[in-house]
Amino acid sequence: MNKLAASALAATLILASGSALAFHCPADMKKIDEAMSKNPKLSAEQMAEVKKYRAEGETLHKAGKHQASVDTLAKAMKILNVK
Ligand SMILES: [Cu+2]
Repeated sequence: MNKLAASALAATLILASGSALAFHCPADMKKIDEAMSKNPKLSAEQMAEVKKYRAEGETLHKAGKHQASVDTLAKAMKILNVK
């Protein structure tokens, strides 16, 4: 493989992993929304936390900070006990 092909491949891999992550956030947000629509048995405090993380996750996602978004949404999902 020549140098150009190698770097093109590397760029494709980076792009692919980035977009896989970019796709991760909306999927997590959807899971959170679905869990919330089912009236989960949470305290008012937990509800507020889930909503906060959900909003933060969306903001981070829109800012292109997908890893931070996934991490933040994971906290909401943990409270909701969804995976
Ligand atoms: Cu994202």
